Amino acid sequence: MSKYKFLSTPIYYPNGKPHMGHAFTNMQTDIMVRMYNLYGYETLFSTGVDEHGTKVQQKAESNKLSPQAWVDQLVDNFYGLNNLLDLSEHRFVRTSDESHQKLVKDIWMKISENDDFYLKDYEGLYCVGSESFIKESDLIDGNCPGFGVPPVKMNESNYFFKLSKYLPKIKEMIEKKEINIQPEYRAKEVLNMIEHLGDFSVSRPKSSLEWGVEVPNDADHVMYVWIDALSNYLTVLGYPENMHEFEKFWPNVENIIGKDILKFHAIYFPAMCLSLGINPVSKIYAHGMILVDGQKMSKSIGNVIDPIAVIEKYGSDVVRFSVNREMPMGSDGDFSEDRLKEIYASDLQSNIGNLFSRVVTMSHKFCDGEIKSDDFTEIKEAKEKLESDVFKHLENFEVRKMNECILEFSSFLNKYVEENKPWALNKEGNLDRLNVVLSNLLEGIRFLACFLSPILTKKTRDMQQILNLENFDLALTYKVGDKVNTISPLFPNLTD
Ligand code: ME8
Repeated sequence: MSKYKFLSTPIYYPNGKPHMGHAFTNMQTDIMVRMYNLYGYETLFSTGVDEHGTKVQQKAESNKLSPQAWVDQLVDNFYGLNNLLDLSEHRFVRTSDESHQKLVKDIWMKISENDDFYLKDYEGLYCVGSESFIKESDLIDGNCPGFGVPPVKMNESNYFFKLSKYLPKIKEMIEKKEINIQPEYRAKEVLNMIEHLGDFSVSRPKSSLEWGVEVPNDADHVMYVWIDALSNYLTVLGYPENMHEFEKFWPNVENIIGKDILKFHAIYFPAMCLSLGINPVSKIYAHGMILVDGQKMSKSIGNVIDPIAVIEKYGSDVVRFSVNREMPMGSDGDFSEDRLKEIYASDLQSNIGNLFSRVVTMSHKFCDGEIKSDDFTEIKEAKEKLESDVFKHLENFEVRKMNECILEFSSFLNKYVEENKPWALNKEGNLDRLNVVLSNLLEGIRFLACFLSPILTKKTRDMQQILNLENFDLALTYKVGDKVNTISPLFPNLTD
């Protein structure tokens, strides 16, 4: 049976440069995608940018550019980041693309034919920062709670989506875990939110916003950004025009998002899906926020971390490894360069790097770099445990725990070296035992490299060359007569 997974990140507002938060979601999703590939899944990975809306229109005007020309410039920052992060093959959605716009219009028409839109005069407070309407009771000192700026009063006619009609069904689906929200405590938060929600605005008159997808059956309006943006998870599959990929991947779709946009993904989008007559996304993972010294990153505090600068300094592997090693599943966590350096020294240099150096060097010294035994019984149990534990954590979005299991396996192999002392076996002339021990160790580091390959995408290419492997394959083992190449230090000291 073929196994499929479709993992998506949010599509980001392209205003300004991407920050460490955007990089975090993308790295984490990429690690999971690559891990599913390791387990033999066919995957589809999507990310992109959410280009319409008031903020872009305003910024473009102040830069004396058309909105399209403005976003055409900005999108390069995101391409550049993804490239530096060494993301695996992915689809990049731009909501200004013709192909996306056409399909969003089809989606709009389907919802409209289901009689789920109505036009209403609306007066409300609108926050341009979060591109959403805010209730007066949610304001903090008159400011939008997410963006800390005062919203503007709007009085205009909007199309509304009949969310209320779908709320009982969504509640039931979340309770039955047909919409599985992780971590579980976030599902409770969503159930609470449902109690306070009603129909939501899905369009803006062109007189207030021009930069959006035109409503297909009313040329005086453009779609309000969330309908346009949330639909990207469908349009990237060609829905509703081409159903082939949709049928394959939609039953296996997982949205990876930050907790800041959970309401839209766990309530609004499921309601849109129900209106379209399709199943809502079955798994949603809302991760926590990257903080700096316990504080939210913000331009006004001046503590925004530029992922590009950090990657240029330490390389993508170190950033991918350390950020995902550190961030707790679902809750907020700090990023600091000091912590990154500690993780580099203890996990990468000491635990993993030393292991590879010792094993490969000893195998050359004592066994001509050759596998001399295919009896891998002594590491069999640890290998099986690693394979099943990592998969369990992968299915629960526990990227940090996956990382811990991998490090535990590396520690286990280090202990195996210490306990079996190949150098002493060599001195004693106990060559049969030496061959078994070193073969187990070489097979152990081969298996370890397989599990590191989704995280350390570049360093494991060096490991692949050293270990003389065609690819990283969990189902294979070394054979008697296979040979490894020589090694130079994998993780040299960092220079400041
Ligand atoms: O909300 N820590 O775009 P956005 C971790 N366009 N992740 C963070 C983060 C932080 N400090 N800050 C941001 C939008 N993120 C909409 C989404 S989807 C259909 C439309 C990440 O540019 C995290 O994934 O504000 C969060 O959910 C997302 O960026 C918000 O990106």
